[in-house]
Amino acid sequence: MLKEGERLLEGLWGEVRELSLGNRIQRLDSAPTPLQFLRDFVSPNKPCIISNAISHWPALTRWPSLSYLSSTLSNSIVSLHLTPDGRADSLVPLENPKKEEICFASAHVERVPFPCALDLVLNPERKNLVAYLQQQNDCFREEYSALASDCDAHIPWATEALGGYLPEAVNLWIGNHLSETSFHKDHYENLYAVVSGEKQFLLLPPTDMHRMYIQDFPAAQYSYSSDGGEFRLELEKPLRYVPWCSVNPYPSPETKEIEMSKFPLYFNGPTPFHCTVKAGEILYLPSMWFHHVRQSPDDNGCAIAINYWYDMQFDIKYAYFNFLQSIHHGSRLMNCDASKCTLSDELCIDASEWEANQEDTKDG
Ligand SMILES: O=C(O)CCC(=O)C(=O)O
Repeated sequence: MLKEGERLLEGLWGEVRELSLGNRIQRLDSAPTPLQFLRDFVSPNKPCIISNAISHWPALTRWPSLSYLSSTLSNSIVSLHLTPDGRADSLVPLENPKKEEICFASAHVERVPFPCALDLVLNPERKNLVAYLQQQNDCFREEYSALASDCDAHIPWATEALGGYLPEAVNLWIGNHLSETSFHKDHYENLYAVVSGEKQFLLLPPTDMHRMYIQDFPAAQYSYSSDGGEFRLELEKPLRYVPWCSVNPYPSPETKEIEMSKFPLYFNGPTPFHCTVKAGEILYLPSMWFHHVRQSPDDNGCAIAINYWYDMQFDIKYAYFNFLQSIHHGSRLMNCDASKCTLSDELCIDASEWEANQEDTKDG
């Protein structure tokens, strides 16, 4: 029989889908008006995919030509993320002599001339590494300014709907089929435009947060030595902990059974929203939604996307989300034996732990 806490949460997941989200992501054939966007999507914190809103961007025809990108960015130094397997900002076992520990691993980041970086993205086998051109620090405006006239500096109807402020950050993502972004959430309203190739998103609303089994993991850093062509993964010193989603939605056939028994709320709960965003489409990814991203490259071997992060409103929805999170932190959910994990009956709130976690929460 289900524990009372689980039963209540399942009720919440179902109700949100019945009342608001339905069972698939809504599609719009053209750009919404600011009012429509605010009323139908931002206010209800509901994703949508919009076609024909960026057809006027020169980027759509220019960027798939890699020679155009290499010549326009021939003098640009860009941030390149390197990992052994395409999984950066993700959970990885850290071997140490005493015990095997799971850590939160960040990529080795190098600043390199764009043409070299692109070569590494396109030819992962050459150096036995996976390269992803990305940096979530406004990299498009900082590092790719030579491409600025190929797309809009902001998404006008979104800017108006979101209070008239320009995006806080605009980021460019150029990757191959091996790069994958693990489940996480951001405290931004995200307008994610695909320019070339396709991106596959798994999405879960903030109300499903207990299904992500968020835990604190020690932060570790890959370092890559081009001489030996090898990666080392080392814990950060001083030790730092990062709260992160434990669930890998695509476990290998060998680990599937064990993953499913460790994370039953994810694997036995409602299927995540799955959507493919194609070249020329924009995904509106509302703030605080959990997302996992994979990509299929175009004929040239890479997928290119640009996203606009707008500040979110820290309003009543944020307060509800924090309340849910506090239940998570106060319950014994994460402290129990993962193989028999059920929500505690009590779902008690531990105020001191809640406060201690607020800083981490803000950092996303
Ligand atoms: O495209 C990706 O790999 C990740 C995108 C993402 O996480 C974001 O836009 O917040």
